[in-house]
Amino acid sequence: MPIVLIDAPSNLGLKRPAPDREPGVRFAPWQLRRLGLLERLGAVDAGHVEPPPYDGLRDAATAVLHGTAIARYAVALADALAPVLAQGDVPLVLGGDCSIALGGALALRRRGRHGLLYIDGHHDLLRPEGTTHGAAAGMALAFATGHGPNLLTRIDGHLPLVDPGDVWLFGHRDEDRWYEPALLELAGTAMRSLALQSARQMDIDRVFARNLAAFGASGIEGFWLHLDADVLDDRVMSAVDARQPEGMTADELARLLQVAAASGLLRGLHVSNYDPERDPGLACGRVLVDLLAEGLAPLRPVEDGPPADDAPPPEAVD
Ligand SMILES: [Mn+2]
Repeated sequence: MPIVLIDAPSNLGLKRPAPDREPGVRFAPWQLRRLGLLERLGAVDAGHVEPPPYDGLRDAATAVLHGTAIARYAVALADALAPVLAQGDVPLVLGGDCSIALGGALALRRRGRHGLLYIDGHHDLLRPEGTTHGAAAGMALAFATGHGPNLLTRIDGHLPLVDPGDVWLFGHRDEDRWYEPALLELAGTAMRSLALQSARQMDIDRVFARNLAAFGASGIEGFWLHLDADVLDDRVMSAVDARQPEGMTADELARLLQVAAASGLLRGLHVSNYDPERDPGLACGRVLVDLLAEGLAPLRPVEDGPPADDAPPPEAVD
């Protein structure tokens, strides 16, 4: 069951970092590969899905920055994922910003009822009208669960892409006041949701394993894993769009990934929001490559056995 790398260098879901500049997350796949990710994972290369151009404009129809292009890209990404999933391989999509979550969710939606494990420093439940920038990255989970403009919630005829009851939001540490009470209520009731602080008040490893077992037994056929680099502590992962203090350690996250990867239910995943332009010494990129290699080790193909010469002789047959 090899890991298959697909690059999704879309920055359409983020606002400009400065006038006339584009968000640097588009360089993340290239940088992670340059740091040896493909080799470290023993992965197969499936190339990249080219995003529509970044024009920095907010759609009149959706009030979302690049709204139409993001919906179109979700379909293109899902199309590229289809043959990988059909073969039973596990795609690792290298983002890109968090709006690429729609592509993974759509790809699994087409194959039946699947869950979405959302490991992120944020809830990503913003509404376009509630922001000044209209950037979709902070709205990705709202769109995936059917909250937002029709163009971004009904993609390819599927609404929602993921039932809120099949979402598990894990590790967030952002502030409730950013969100509409109705969507926070949805996260707190319909979705499974465990903030980083709550998980740590128990035992993060045990609580993750226990919740994963319940998630897997809830009727889903498997799940997609959304991994926003900003779930990590700011001291090891400062190269992200919306920095917050605190966060998970790289070791904690690697252990959780191992549990998810060993569950037999992980159908595909993406890592999003790493911005090499905010990582001049590449320390953050190295942290990410190390923890992905460690965390996804359970998916690596078993090494070949010893050569035939060393194999014990076959039993004599009468
Ligand atoms: Mn985030």
